[in-house]
Amino acid sequence: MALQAASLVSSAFSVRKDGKLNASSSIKESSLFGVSLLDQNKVNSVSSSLRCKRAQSLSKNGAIIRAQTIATSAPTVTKSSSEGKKTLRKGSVVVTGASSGLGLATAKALAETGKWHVIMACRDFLKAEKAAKSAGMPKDSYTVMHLDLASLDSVRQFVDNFRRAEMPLDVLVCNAAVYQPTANQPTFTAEGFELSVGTNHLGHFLLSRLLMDDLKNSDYPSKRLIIVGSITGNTNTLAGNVPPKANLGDLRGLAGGLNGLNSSAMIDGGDFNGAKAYKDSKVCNMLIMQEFHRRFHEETGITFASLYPGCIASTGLFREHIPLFRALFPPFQKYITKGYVSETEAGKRLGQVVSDPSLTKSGVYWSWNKSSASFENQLSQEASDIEKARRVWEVSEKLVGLA
Ligand code: LMG
Ligand code: NDP
Ligand code: PMR
Repeated sequence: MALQAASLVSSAFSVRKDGKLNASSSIKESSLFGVSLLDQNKVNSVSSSLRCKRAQSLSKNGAIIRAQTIATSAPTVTKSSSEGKKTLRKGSVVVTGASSGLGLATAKALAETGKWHVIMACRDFLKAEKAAKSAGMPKDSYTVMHLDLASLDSVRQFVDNFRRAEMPLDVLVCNAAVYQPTANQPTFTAEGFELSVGTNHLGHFLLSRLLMDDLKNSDYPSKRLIIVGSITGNTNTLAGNVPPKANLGDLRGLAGGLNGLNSSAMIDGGDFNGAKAYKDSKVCNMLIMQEFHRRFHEETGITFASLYPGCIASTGLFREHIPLFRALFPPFQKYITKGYVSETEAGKRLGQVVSDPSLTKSGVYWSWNKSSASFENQLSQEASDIEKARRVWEVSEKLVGLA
C-alpha cells in the first residue's frame, strides 16, 4: 500500500560524514572496571518507496522543529512456506537513532541476518538514508521513518505513520540519545523539557507507551522492548562514580516539568549540569524498563530489557565534548580501562538482545564480560529502586499527557 506523498525530500538536509561504522574490532571489556563493584563475580522482504513531506516551524525556544511525514509502502510479511512447512516471517524492529553509532551498527547487524526488517526511526531522514547505504544495508532490509524524540508531537506523528504503513511491530529498541557535557545552560525540547531528559527519557517513554498496543498485537514468537542504559548511570561502578554522579533526588524538578523557569531543569531540582542530566536520563531509562516489566510482562509476555553495550568511545555521542576529550577518550578506554568496544561489536551485542533466543528473560540489565559473553548485571541501588521507578513513571505520564 502506498500512501499519499506530498513532496520529495527537500535539499535542505544537512548531512555529515560520520555515519560510517567504525572498523576497529576491539571486543574486550574491562573485567576489573566494567563490572559491578558490589559483586565482582556477577561481574520481509520490504520494498519501500519513501517520500516525505516536511515543514519547518519555530518552537517557543527558537529551535527549528522539523515536522516530516513519511509515506512508505507496506512490507510483505506473509509467512512463507518451504516444503509445506511454515517458516517464520521476518521480524519487524523499530530502532530509534539508527542514523549513527550503536543504532546504525545494530540496524546493520540485524539487516544482515536476513531475518529482520529494520525501521530506522531518525530525526534526520537523509542522514539515515545515507548511513544505511554506506553501511551496505540491503535496500529492502530497512525503512527510514522520521522521528524527533525532542518533540512529543513528532513522537505521536511517528506512531501514526508507522501504523499507516501497516507493518507489524515485534521489537522496539529505544536507542537514541543526546549528551551535552559542556553546556552551561539548559536547552529545551519543543514542549519545554530540558533536552537530555526530554529526549532520552520522556520522548522514549511516550513512544514506548503508545507502541505497547502494537507490540501486544504482534504474533511474533518473542516480542521485546529494549531501552539502552549505561554504566555511567550506575553508581555501583567506578565509571558511575566519576563526577557528576547520577542522582534523581526526590524528583522535584521532574515533577515541576524541567522547564528551568518555575522549576529546575534538573530532575533532582539542582543546578543545571549537562553531564548529570544525561546520566539521570539513563537512570530513568533503566527504571522505566523495570517498571514496564512489573506492569506488563506477565499480562503480555513481552520481554523488557536494558543493557550496557560497552564503552563505544568514538561514536557521535561525544560530538559536543571538547576536542581534547574526543582525542584522549578512545585510547583511555582502550588501553587503560579496557572498557572500549567498537561500534560493530556493540551492534552485535544489542542485536543479541533483540533476537537471541537465549536472551528472552524480562526485567534484565544485560552486560558483557571481557570474552564478550552476556551476563545479567546488577543495577545500582537508585536504578533498581521500585518506589522511585513507580514515581518516575507516574510523573512522566503527566508530563507527556498520558495521565
Ligand atoms: C566532567 O569532568 C566534565 O566537567 C563534564 O563536562 C562531563 O564531561 C563529565 O562525566 C562527564 O565529566 C569529569 C572529570 C572528573 O573528568 C575529567 O576531567 C577527566 C577527563 C579524563 C578523560 C580521559 C583522560 C585520560 C587521561 C589519561 C591519559 C591517557 C591517554 C591515553 C593514552 C594511552 C596510550 C597508551 O574527573 C575527576 O574529577 C577526576 C577524578 C575522578 C575519579 C573518579 C573515580 C571515583 C572513584 C570512586 C570509587 C568508587 C567507589 C565506590 C565504592 C567502592 C566500594 C569498594
Ligand atoms: P550517537 O550520537 O552515535 O547516536 C545517537 C543517535 O540518537 C543518533 O542517531 C542521533 O541522531 C539520535 N538522536 C539524537 N537526538 C535525537 C532526537 N531528538 N530524535 C531522534 N533521534 C535522535 O551515540 P551512540 O550510538 O553512542 O548512542 C546510542 C545509545 O547508546 C544511547 O542511548 C547512549 O546513551 C548509549 N550508550 C552509549 C555509550 C557509548 O559509549 N557511546 C555507552 C553506553 C550507552 P543524529 O544522527 O541525527 O544525530
Ligand atoms: Mg568514563 C573504569 C572504567 C570506566 C568505564 C567502563 C567508563 C565508561 N569510564 C571509566 C572510568 C573513568 N571514566 C575514569 C576513571 C574517569 C576519570 C578520568 C572517567 C572519565 C570520564 C568522562 C569525563 N568517563 C566518561 C566521561 C564522559 O564524558 C563520558 C560520560 O560520562 O558520558 C555520560 C564517559 C564515559 N565513561 C564510560 C562510558 C561508557 C562513558 C560514556 C557515556 C555513556 O554513554 O554512558
